[in-house]
Amino acid sequence: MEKSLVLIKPDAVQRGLAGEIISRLEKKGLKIVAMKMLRMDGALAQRHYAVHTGKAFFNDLVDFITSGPVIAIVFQGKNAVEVIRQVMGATDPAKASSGTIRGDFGIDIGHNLVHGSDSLDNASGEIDLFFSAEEILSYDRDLDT
Ligand code: IDP
Ligand code: MG
Repeated sequence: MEKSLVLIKPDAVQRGLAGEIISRLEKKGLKIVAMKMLRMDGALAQRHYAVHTGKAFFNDLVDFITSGPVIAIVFQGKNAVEVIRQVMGATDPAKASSGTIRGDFGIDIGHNLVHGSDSLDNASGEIDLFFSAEEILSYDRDLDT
């Protein structure tokens, strides 16, 4: 079953939207298998967003993601990577559809509330940045059996 990394970004934590975001992903049917709250440092932020190194928004992005605590979560489920991207909505909240997290709660691309891995390969690398193997739990749900 696929796993993907979600970050509840500093703006969402500060606005009290963490529960709403987790709830939407849980209710969709995804299973939480790891979760922690942390303040990312610059080195972790640069590794997590390495693909964007050199882009015009890179420094602002690192400043933002390190500006306050985030909640890192590993969700597991069928097609988890793609399903999470659908529940999150488009990168720019101003263009994201209503009914998505970004579409319902955001307006600014620099404060778009949530991160979700964009491919299975990247999910695996991103999960390894935030969690050790022992921190990822394996358990069954009645609804899966
Ligand atoms: P994603 O978060 O939907 O995967 P990416 O293209 O991977 O979007 O960009 C990573 C993050 O960088 C975005 O979530 C957003 O916070 C920020 N970002 C992307 N494009 C811009 C931009 O044009 N201006 C400001 N910030 C941006
Ligand atoms: Mg991305």
